[in-house]
Amino acid sequence: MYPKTLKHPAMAPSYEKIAQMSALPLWEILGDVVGDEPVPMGTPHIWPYAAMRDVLLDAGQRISAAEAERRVLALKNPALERPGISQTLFAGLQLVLPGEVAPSHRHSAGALRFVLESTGGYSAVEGERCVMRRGDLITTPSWTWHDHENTGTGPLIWLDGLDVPMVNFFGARFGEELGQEQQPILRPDDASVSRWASGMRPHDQHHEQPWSPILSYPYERSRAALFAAAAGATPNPQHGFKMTYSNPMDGGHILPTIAAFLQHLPAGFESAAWRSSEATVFVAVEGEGTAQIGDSQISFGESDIFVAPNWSVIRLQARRDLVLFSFSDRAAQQRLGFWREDTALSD
Ligand code: GTQ
Repeated sequence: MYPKTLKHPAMAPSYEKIAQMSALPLWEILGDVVGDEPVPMGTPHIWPYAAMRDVLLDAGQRISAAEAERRVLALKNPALERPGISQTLFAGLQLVLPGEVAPSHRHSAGALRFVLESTGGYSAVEGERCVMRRGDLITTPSWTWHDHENTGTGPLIWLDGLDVPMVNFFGARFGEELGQEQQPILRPDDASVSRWASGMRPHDQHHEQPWSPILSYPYERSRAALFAAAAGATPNPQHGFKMTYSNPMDGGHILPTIAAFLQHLPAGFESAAWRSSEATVFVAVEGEGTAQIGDSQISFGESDIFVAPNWSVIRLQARRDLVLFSFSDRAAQQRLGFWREDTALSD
């Protein structure tokens, strides 16, 4: 806790007594409490999809979705102790095999799912089925019932993103099982899309929760919006063409804790450097490229997942036309009032 070289050695004789009282002299450690700028937590890292998929499918032969409750390979940041991909975010790859159901439960942690492989299936959230196709983004807000089913003939695999480390930081981890495999379905499939995602909202329905009433953002729509916005426009130097998945009630983020983005970098595009106080998880939906994150050089292709810790300098390059999905803790940081970015980095 104390620095190796004391800043105020003349005070040293009283430090043992202070420690015995379970107190700390702030004048020795002020920089650890209120520093000049963030220190990145965890390390940049990539999880190549092909290798992760092999291990996941092997697990699929050995443990059922019901036995596992959730058959997930958690992506653990190599430089962090706890099972998170960053200090603030949990990420995992989940597999449901044909005919299987991941049984219904709910928890205080909020989640999103980004579908990587599907021949048919859905995630049921709070009484409605959200159909899962590659590239679809589905949310599971805090304390909503959810179960997942594969109705296709091949593996159903998606990337989970949860705010678990934030919930645990606050000591607010609650959860319960429904006690039956699947929750009752109350509305048509993808009802939240038809009701809330067309620039209109139901006249007689209120939505006061701090998350988007849209539970599914189908890739077909998101991709079309992204490319329509990109057509004839000038790319942002840091981000290329980038869209934020938004809450139609207030234009804010999809979840109170987690923000999500879809961006397009045309082949050959090289971004300027930027950093922000948020940690971001990226997955390539289409194309391939490289990312320089801090001192790490990362090459990625379709479905590979990589993480940029908070305040690490990021540069992206598209080797082929790229579509990148990403999610971050920006939503929480903005709500709490301390999110910052820095685009004025030289070279
Ligand atoms: O699908 O409900 O990756 O509860 C971790 C915890 C997924 C889920 C995860 C979970 C889930």
